[in-house]
Amino acid sequence: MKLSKNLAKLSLVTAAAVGLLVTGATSASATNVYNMGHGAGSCPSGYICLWSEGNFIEGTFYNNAKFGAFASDQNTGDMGKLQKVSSTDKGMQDIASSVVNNTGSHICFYEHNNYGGAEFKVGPHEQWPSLPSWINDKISSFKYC
Ligand SMILES: [Ca+2]
Repeated sequence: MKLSKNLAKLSLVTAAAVGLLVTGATSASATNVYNMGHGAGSCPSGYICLWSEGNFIEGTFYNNAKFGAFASDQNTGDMGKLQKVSSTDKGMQDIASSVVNNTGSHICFYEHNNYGGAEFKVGPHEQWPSLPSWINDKISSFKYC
């Protein structure tokens, strides 16, 4: 009786561990979204969304390398290292012209990688169809702040 109880406990612990692994894998693959389409409404709940054109318009695959739209639910230190399909993708650095913060937190966008240079702070659930000229086409990283 004691053995089966311990076995039951062990399988519960194992199930919890497996659950954690699955959750981790799921959130890792769901962290970045590419090509979510046009419009502020296309930004998933809990995500930070950026478009290469103003008014939440997803531009074309710029110079066959940069994305037209990108969304993430976590800090992103180097938008130039994002990869959608292949290593030739050059992410979405220095082209964002509209953003949506679909999180309940403040989000800071930065001119340089790793949260450096000019900082543009956006409040929870704010939508910016155009960006101030000093940060337009310059965002390279962003984080919760
Ligand atoms: Ca742009």
